Amino acid sequence: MVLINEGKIYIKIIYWGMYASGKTTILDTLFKITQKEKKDIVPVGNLTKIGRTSGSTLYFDRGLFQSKKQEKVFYTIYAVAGQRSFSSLRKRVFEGTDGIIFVADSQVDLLDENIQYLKELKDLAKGKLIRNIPLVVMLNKQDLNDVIHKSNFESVLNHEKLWFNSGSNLSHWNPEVFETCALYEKKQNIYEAFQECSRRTVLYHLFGDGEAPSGNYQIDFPIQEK
Ligand SMILES: Nc1nc2c(ncn2[C@@H]2O[C@H](COP(=O)(O)OP(=O)(O)OP(=O)(O)O)[C@@H](O)[C@H]2O)c(=O)[nH]1
Ligand SMILES: [Mg+2]
Repeated sequence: MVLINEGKIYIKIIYWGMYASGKTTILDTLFKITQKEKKDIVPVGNLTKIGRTSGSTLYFDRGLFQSKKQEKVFYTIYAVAGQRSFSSLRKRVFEGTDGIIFVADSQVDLLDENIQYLKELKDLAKGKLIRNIPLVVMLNKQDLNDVIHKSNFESVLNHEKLWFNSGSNLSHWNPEVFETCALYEKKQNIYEAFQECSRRTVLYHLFGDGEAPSGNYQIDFPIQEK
């Protein structure tokens, strides 16, 4: 739910996926990229990370980012706690989300586990994924051996009915699947995946009134008042 407060627009985006798929690392790397390189968003303050000493997230991580071109637009970005036992916490963090970035651990033998987390997300979203909440996928840890690729996960999305054929208006909004590496020194598609999700959330808000707009809007910025 896009929040408008004192003329500022707050958009909530969540990194979602199984334990150790790299969500916290992605948020860290996104923070560093946007701090050090010229990008369309800048971090506001530091990241809030609630985790175990092992690094595993205990509640959630959160960061606030601001659009540089449209200074009244802010992104509140969360990374959920992926441990199986934290599903009720994930449910709380899910509330009011405007966009989801699903983070899979690309290692071949973890595919079934990743799918369980996709199903959990689908159950929570109650049919709103893609229709009301844009979905983007990151296949993370592509630097490792024996990993799945974009086409493998597109088949999963199809099987899970998160993929529309070209006859449907919604096919414009089929999840874009990014092959990624979250490690800062090897970073791959970290900013791009965020940018695509944020672009879609803005378009759903501006042109679809909270639903997937009909037609393929290629325009990006500037964001204008409705
Ligand atoms: N090789 C490799 N390792 C990664 C990558 N992304 C994350 N890792 C490592 O995977 C481990 C888990 O990463 P986290 O970012 O803590 O994973 P998480 O998804 O936040 O895990 P939870 O908080 O338990 O849900 C850490 O040791 C990371 O350094 C990647 O792209 N490649
Ligand atoms: Mg984490």
